[in-house]
Parts: sequence; structure tokens; C-alpha cells
Amino acid sequence: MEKVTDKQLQEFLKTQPNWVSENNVIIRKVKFKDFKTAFSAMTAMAFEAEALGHHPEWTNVYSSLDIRLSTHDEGNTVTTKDTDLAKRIEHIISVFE
Ligand code: H2B
Repeated sequence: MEKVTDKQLQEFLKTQPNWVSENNVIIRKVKFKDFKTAFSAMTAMAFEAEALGHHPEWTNVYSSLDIRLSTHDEGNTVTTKDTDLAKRIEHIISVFE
């Protein structure tokens, strides 16, 4: 896993416009149709996270999901594991949204 440079982060944000970055964390907020859909999407995301060995910090309230990705093992910075997981999460959102 590699730390993402400022330039790489800007490139990521350009290609993934639903994500924002804030204090070395990348963030995605999404609202699904209902709780069941949100939790189903979270289950799919959990399997991707487990496959990558990289896990989101997230908060679910009913149909809303706030996702925060950073790498604790690298002193809470954004690494390629975060951007890889973010892309997989974005794909899952597009299927469930
Ligand atoms: N997830 C996130 N977001 N950051 C990490 O640094 C991290 C993780 N480390 N999941 C992994 C688990 C590590 O602790 C294990 C041993 O692979």
C-alpha cells in the first residue's frame, strides 16, 4: 500500500466526484431508498472490505450512510487501499442506489 500524493488525491476526486477529502480522510455520504437497501449495500461493502483487508469507518442512520476512509496503519493518511476500496464502494452504491 502506498500513500496517495496530493496530485493523486486531486485526480481521484476528479474521477470520483461523489467523494470529498477532509483532513487526510476521504468521505462519501449517501442516502438509499430505505434501511433495508442501505444495510444490503453495507453488507456488500463489508465483503469487499474484508477481501481487501481494509475497513471503513461508517455511520448508518436509517437510510443514510456516511463513509470515512483512511489508513490507520499509515498514521491516518490516505493510501491506495482507501482509493481502491472507495472505487469498489462507489460501484456497489451504483447498484443499490
Ligand atoms: N482498515 C483501515 N481503514 N485502515 C487500516 O490501517 C487497517 C484496516 N488495517 N483494516 C488493517 C485492517 C490491519 O489492522 C490488519 C492487520 O490487516
